[in-house]
This record gives sequence, structure tokens and C-alpha cells, in this order.
Amino acid sequence: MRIELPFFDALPVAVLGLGRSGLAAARVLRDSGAEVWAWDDNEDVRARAREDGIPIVDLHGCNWRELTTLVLSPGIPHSHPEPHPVAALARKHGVEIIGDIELLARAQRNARFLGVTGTNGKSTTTALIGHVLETAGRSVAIGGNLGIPALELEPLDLEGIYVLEMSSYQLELTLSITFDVAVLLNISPDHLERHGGFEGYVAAKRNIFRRQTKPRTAVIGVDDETCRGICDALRAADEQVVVPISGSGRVVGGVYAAEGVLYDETEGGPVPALDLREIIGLPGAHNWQNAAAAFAACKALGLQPAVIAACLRSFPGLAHRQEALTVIDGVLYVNDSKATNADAAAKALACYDAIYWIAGGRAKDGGLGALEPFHDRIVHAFLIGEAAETIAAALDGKVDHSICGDLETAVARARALATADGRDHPVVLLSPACASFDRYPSFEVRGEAFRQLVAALPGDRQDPEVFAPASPASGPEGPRA
Ligand code: UMA
Repeated sequence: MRIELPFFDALPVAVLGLGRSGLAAARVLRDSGAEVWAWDDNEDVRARAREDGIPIVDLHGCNWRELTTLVLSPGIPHSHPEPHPVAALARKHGVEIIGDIELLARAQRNARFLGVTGTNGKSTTTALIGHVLETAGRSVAIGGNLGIPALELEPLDLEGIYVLEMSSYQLELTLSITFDVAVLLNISPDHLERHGGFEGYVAAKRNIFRRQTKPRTAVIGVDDETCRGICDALRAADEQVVVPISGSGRVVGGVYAAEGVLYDETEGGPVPALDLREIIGLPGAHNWQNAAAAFAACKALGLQPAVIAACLRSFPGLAHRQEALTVIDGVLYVNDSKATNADAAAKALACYDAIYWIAGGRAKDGGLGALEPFHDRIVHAFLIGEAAETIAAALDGKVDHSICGDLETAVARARALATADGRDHPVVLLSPACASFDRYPSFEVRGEAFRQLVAALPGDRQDPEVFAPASPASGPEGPRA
């Protein structure tokens, strides 16, 4: 079954951008009887769409007086730094500019919507919430910025819940949705050029709470100052239920992790819910806030705490993000190919104690300083790709390392050393701190290559769950009101 948009039947609708989200929107509009005028500035993309039966019309030179709606892909600017010329034409002619998630909301008026936004952790949190709801037997569809475009999701019945990762770009293009549960994890400067600065970025993120009234629920991380301010403002306005969450210590009346244990304090005193350090799919202190958000969001949808805790425990993790693949001869293999910069790799290094680290690729700006606090956890570094020499220079005299050239060599050497390790719980960790583009088209392809190399290794295999939790990287802070 496909989503249908019958209210566009026989109406001309412009679609700009025919990537993943735009192509899905154009297909659904076409199949719903709309007169689609689709365009992409890339000629090859246009050719592929035409082959797929999508009508191509040059939106730079068409008759805009006939149009009422422009469906814009989220990656295309409509205000900052400069509006795309087609977006400018739409605005000049009073044509509404919306995104694919707005179309989903209009098509599925009776379904429930749960949205997750924030600068970091939103993909994991979205997947985690989807996993909990699905495992608990709810009818869900999971997508948005994470993976499946909104208009490739299944139509849901009255009890169905759309769990959507919402980027700041998508929030600006989604006008009429009211989230039953809206999660804002954290805010730090990102995508500023697209929002005309930090204030614009924060305003886009705040859209997730638009029109919420009780019993709709806002779940807000209070570990950064900006989100703490938003939480205080929403509590003062008292329009929706507000649940503060934290990954770094007690929050009065909220859901929080303290020293890796999740507490629910939304119904009086703190009630321990589960020990997050036992969940192999959620390694590291940076995941504690994500878990707190997922717990609060699922509870707001009526799930019992014990059910949520049980479902959280079975979360397998996201592909390529500290993904625990397998244990071979006592060595855990972790695919963290998504870590394309030093900050991301540092989060993974913080999670294990005896690390055989595979790093390298194409160097990113920002340097390797973020990795220094974790040097003592690295038993040996296996360096690959264009950046191998640069990383070697940064590690010289501090961390044992060898230049391996390619991933195949690095995996073979890391296995040999790690298998001979006498320490507890050795880990072979691919966390490159570099982009993949010197050898692979994407971090996903690099991660798949690692997965296949690990799958081909000989030895006795065990489930990753046998691995004991790592020592937590940080402890709790004092209580917050
Ligand atoms: N294009 C033009 N003219 C332009 C610019 C782009 O025609 O001036 C065309 C390109 O040729 C291309 C298409 O627009 O064919 C790309 O559109 P897009 O960048 O919006 O990408 P999609 O493939 O539609 O993917 C989008 C999201 N991309 C962005 O927001 C940049 C994907 O998020 C999302 O998974 C997908 O929809 C499905 O919902 C990715 C992302 O990087 C993961 N998101 C950013 C992030 O997470 O930081 C926000």
C-alpha cells in the first residue's frame, strides 16, 4: 500500500529536487492523479526521473500563475544563504512551499506523529523509539531524515504512529503537523548558513513543538543551555506536558541517567528503570540522553515502564554507528564507519578499554585533538587511506601504530594482534575519524566492506551480548530543577 494524496487530483504541483525525498513525493503525487511538474538542476537526475515516468518541466521558466504548491527537497535553500531561484519564483507568486513530510501529515490526518529533532543523536533516538514501539506490538512506520523518505512509508491505521526524525530543514517545510510527542534532544551550532545564524537554527528546531496542547508531550534534553531555556519557556507557558530529560544526572520531575542507570522521576521520587551500561546497542555515555528521551517518549504514548525497559535492552543499534558486529575468539568487532571526524571517533574510543583501532581515509578539518584523552585506551592503531601518515605523525611516541594502506590489511593485522591479546575484552574498532571518499563512495559502503571482511574471518563466534559493558566515561552531576 502507498500513501495517497487525493486532494491534489488534477491539480498542477511543482516538485523541485528529485533525490530520495523529491522522487518519492513526485511518484506519490503522480499516482494520486496530480499534474506533476518536476525539476532537478542535475541533468542525470532529471533523465533518471523521466525514465521513471516523472514529467519534467523547467520550473525556472514555467507559468507560475497556474501553480499553488511547490514541494521542495529539504537540502535546497529557500531563504538562506540565498533562496534557490525556483523558491524565489514560488514566493513571488504566492505559491506555498512545503516538504514531503507536510504531504504525509495532510494524507494521514488520523495517524499519530512522534517527531525527534536535535543536533546530535536524533537518528539513534528515532530508531530506538521505533524499536521499542515495534517490539511492544505497536503499528509504526519509521523514517524522515533517517532513511526512508516520508512518502515511501506505509499508510497507517488509527492506532498507527509515525516515528519521524526531523531535520531543521524539514521542520521549516512542515507547516501543519502537530506532534503527539515531540522530542528535542540538544542544540549546538550546525547548518547555520541555511538558517541565517544560530537564532534561525533554534527557531527551526522549536517548530517541533508548534500547536502542541495537553496531553501532547514535549520531551526536552536539558544538558545544554539553549534547550534548558526552551524547556523553561514551555513549562512557563504550560500548554503541553513537558518532560525534561538528561544523560548526565538528576533532573527533578524528569527522566535521566545517573552513572549509567536510567531513572524515571515523572511520578514522584526517582524510580530506577534500567542499567543502560548493559545495552550493547547503546554504548557510551553519549547514548544515555538518547535512552532517556526514548523512555520518556514511549511512556508518553502509554507504554508501561517495564515494557519500555525490556524493549530498550534488545536494541541492536544503528548500522555503522558503533555497531557491535560479532565476537570472534573473544574479540569484539565494532563498525563505527559513520565516525567521519575526530569528535565522533572520540565518542567510540571512550567506550572500550583495549582497542585495536582502525582509522584513516580522507582527512577532515578540525584536527585530531579530540582523540588525545583516549590514547591510553588504544593498544595499537592500524592506519589506512590518504590520512594514514598524518594520523601516524599525531600518534608518534604516544600510541603504537602501523601504516596498513587498506582496510583488508588493517583488519587482518588487527585480528592477529587482538586475538593474541591477554587483556579482558579486546575490541577491533573501525572508527576512521576521516571521510571515506578516498576509497569508498560513502561511509555506508566502507562500513559494509568492514562487515564483509569481519564475516569472512575464521574462529569461534559468539553474540556481542556476551561482552561486558565498558567502564563509563563520565559520572553524574548534581540535581537540576
Ligand atoms: N538539487 C537541485 N538544486 C539545488 C540543490 C539540489 O536540484 O540547488 C537536487 C539535487 O540534484 C538532488 C536533490 O536536489 O537530486 C537532493 O535533494 P536533498 O539534498 O534534499 O536530498 P534527498 O536525497 O531528498 O535527501 C533528503 C535529506 N537530505 C537533506 O536534507 C540534505 C536526507 O537527509 C533524508 O534522509 C532524505 O531526504 C529522506 O527523507 C540526509 C541529510 O544529510 C541524511 N540530512 C541532513 C543532516 O542530517 O544533517 C539535514
